[in-house]
Amino acid sequence: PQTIRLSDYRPANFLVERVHLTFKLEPDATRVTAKVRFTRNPDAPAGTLDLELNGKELTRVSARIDGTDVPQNAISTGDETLTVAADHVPQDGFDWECVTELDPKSNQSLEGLYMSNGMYCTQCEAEGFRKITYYPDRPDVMAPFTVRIEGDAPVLLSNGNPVDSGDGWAEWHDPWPKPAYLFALVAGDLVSVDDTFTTASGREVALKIYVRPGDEDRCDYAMDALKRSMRWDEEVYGREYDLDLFMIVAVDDFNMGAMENKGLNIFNSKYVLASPETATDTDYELIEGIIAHEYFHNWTGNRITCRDWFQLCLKEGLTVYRDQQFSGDMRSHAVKRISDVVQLRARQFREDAGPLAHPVRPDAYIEINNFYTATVYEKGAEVIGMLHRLVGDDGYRKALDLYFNQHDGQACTIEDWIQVFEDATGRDLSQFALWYHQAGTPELDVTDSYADGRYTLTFRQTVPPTPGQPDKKPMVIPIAYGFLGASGAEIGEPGLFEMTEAEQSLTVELPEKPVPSLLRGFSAPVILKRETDNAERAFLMAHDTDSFNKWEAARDFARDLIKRKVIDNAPFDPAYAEAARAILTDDRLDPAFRAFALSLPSEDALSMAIAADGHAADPDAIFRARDALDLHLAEALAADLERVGEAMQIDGPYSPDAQAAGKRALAARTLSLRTQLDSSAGAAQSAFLSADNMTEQLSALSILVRFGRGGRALDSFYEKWKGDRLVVDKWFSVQATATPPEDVVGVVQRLTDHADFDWKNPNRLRSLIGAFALANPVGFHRADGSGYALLADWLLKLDPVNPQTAARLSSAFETWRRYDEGRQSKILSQLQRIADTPNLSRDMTEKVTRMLD
Ligand code: B3K
Ligand code: ZN
Repeated sequence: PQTIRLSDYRPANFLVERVHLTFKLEPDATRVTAKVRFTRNPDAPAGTLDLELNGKELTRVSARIDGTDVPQNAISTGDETLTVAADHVPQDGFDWECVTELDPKSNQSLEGLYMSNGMYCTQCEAEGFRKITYYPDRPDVMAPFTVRIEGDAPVLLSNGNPVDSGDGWAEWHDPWPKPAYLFALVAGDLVSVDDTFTTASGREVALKIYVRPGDEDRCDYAMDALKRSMRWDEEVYGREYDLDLFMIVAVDDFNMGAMENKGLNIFNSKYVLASPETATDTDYELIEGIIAHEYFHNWTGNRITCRDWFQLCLKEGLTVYRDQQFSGDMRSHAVKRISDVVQLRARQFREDAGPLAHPVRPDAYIEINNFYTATVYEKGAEVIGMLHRLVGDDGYRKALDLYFNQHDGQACTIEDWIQVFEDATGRDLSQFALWYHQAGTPELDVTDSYADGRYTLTFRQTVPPTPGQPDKKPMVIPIAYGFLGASGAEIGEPGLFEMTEAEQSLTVELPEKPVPSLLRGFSAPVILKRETDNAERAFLMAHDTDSFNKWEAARDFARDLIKRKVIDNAPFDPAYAEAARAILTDDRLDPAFRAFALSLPSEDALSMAIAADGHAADPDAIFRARDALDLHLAEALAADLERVGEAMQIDGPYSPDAQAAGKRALAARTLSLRTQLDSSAGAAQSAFLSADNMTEQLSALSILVRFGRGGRALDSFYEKWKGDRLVVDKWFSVQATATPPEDVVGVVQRLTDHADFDWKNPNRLRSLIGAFALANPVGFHRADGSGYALLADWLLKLDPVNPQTAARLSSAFETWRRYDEGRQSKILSQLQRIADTPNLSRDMTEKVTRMLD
């Protein structure tokens, strides 16, 4: 396969003035007529130029220019291209008319036009539009679309505003120029839940959420989240919605979370449908965040889009940053920051430390779908968070206003983005821009000294080598700090140190040697390294006024204990449980925060930390040591767990709000600890039986499965929920993630034979195979290699059907370097087996090649 490079970018020869599409829908022979008005691109080179279109897996029925058939010998086709030779192309502009035929029913890649439960839907980002018609399928070609749909379905939808409709047809017009990746069409037997929103300037917008009949009563939360998102974007970014109608459609078969098609967002039904009985607190939180994310794309992504796919972080990093701000405003900033950093480390630090590491703005790819990564999304958001911190609230708002004013309607680059910050604030951001170009997580070593009333912190940064980038330059690292005196009170002034050199010191006058609190709020996505001890960690757990660092101290302490247990079999320092007790029982602290502070680092995070210290990570030893710390905590906190758990019980009906969810999270943590001491798992059994909402039911079920007592509960859960796809996913997941290590490979294997294991449905596949490979390290990394073989079998089975989802799942292998030689060679031989398979997709080829490199 061919490598696409940023340095090869050149403008399109022709631009599109307008597009008219007609769809005659048939499950196995849909006809698409595309009428496209092309004009010469003023930015294209001089001379007579070819017309270059993209197309993939299409049957071409006809192609005309200005009403005459294009002669066969003027057309040449490549893998995904169709070129009309320059001498057949009127250079000043022309009408292109082309008829293609497609087979949506057999399209199982869930890209382009496909069918899900008898309904038609599309997914065009990044390059799916070329599976619908020949077109310049690149984001820098933007055009207004008019769409006519003819089909035997009660609901026929496309982007923009409805123009007209009749029996079996409908016409839509989207006045806002957009790239083809934002095109969408939906047709099927759907019902809508309706509401309205009045914009700041007083326009009424109709809101519609389309679902399958029977799901109408599970849309309230999504609708409410949508209205709050619309209001928030007006209030915080000054951005109003720009059409008369905003639609969301829930689809069961979907490769990712959701898609921001203009005016017609298409969602994985998992991120729309919720009721207290079927959705957990986490589901509600994700629905809120993803509804907001897709809505926010209307400005950051749609009105201002990307020039090319290397600029993906321009829309994704910014939109993630915006949805994180929104969720913080809706819930708790402190807790949101902790949970975002937990995710960042789990997904992005992991990626940055392995063979798939790439810059936030990559400069080469083979398959762009492989770059919808934690680095582009989450690290992309962190980079914006740092910019915000460096230029302050006013500078940030000025820069964003400038961005919207200057670039509305354009397809932009990261250079444009950085430029608006430079213009708005007068700062030179050339060094800062390295965050977009250098891969790898910087390490920050800190030493300190105190003499004569002066306290000096010395920071040393190194950015590790990553594939293709052996040498790195120093980055700009904003380090938020504060100091605590021996009494536990803040001393001196907290501040922000802007590090720019490889090594740099900060000196402040302080009356005593402080305990420093560094990188407050996780002010930069770096790995902080500082010689410290348990006494200091316990002190910060008790006294830090920065809630992130208070949590971080607890996390650090637990990580250190587990690492020492794994490496030297060291006994646990009782100071940890004492400090944990203080947090558990401190009623002034938010229960959600307490739940986070009392949770242990994940097995995966521990194996990464142990490998970073130069030891081979032993997944079994990590699992046992982590479990032992849980038991130790349970014994030490026994007197308080039940009482705190009781105090977290809520009277009255379930509400998904953050306060209530925090209480449930803390109650679940106390229940899991208590079960360590209760061989009959009685409390978990009764919690399972008495639960009246999915959050409590599922957390109890997970505890039961984890302690080998899941049997009856799993059966009754299945009996109760077997008619509900989204809940059955949870039934698969809980077994894949919580089944004890010695049994889990067999259990997962058996579940793949279950009648409900519809592996072509991405949610279902991820709920079993994905959950096993990515959320059950001790099971996946069984020393006999059976977990690896199981994953590889499924990747090979899925790849020809749905390469996008298969390639994504293959990242479970990206950590292979962390383990002992036996595991390494077993992973490598599975990767090699995949690589050697004939007709592997481009997606999978790129992933396994990079992992084997
Ligand atoms: N922009 C889409 C992701 C498309 C993924 C294509 N493989 C969803 C989002 O980030 O909002
Ligand atoms: Zn996005």
